[in-house]
Amino acid sequence: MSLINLVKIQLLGDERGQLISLESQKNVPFEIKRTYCIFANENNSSRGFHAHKKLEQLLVCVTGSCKIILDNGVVRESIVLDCASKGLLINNHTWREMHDFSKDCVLLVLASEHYDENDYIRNYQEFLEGASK
Ligand code: T46
Repeated sequence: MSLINLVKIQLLGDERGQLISLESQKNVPFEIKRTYCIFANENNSSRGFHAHKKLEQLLVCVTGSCKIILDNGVVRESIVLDCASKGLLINNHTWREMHDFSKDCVLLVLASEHYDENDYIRNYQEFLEGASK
């Protein structure tokens, strides 16, 4: 089973520009409790390198591009997010890394939970031990 779970987002653009709409239980399969944006990654630093115990998220690259690596301890897959019509769902207990940020990348993230540092698994070995149980 692939870890790459994409949601098709309708582009509601016209001559005035683009628009996307994201709604809980419609094109986002969870209740949205938090949104955040990653942008201005001028020196293309890699990010992520963690999994979550409970959190589910939808990632949308609104502008520019970046590469997301997903890993469940058995399978490791990657996808380039490069258009606002492509939403990437990431389940809990999935290791994620973010690489190859274009300078203009704006990555919008919708999250199913409020921010909680205790929900993070930041050690890959610990993640693998959890994944094999
Ligand atoms: C994820 C990937 C895709 C907050 O205070 N509130 C927040 O909602 C978030 C997301 C972060 N922070 C603080 C925690 C750190 O001090 O912002 C700082 C940077 O966060 P972090 O190093 O976790 O950022 P990334 O880009 O490595 O990971 C983020 C999310 O944290 C994570 O849940 O799945 O994006």
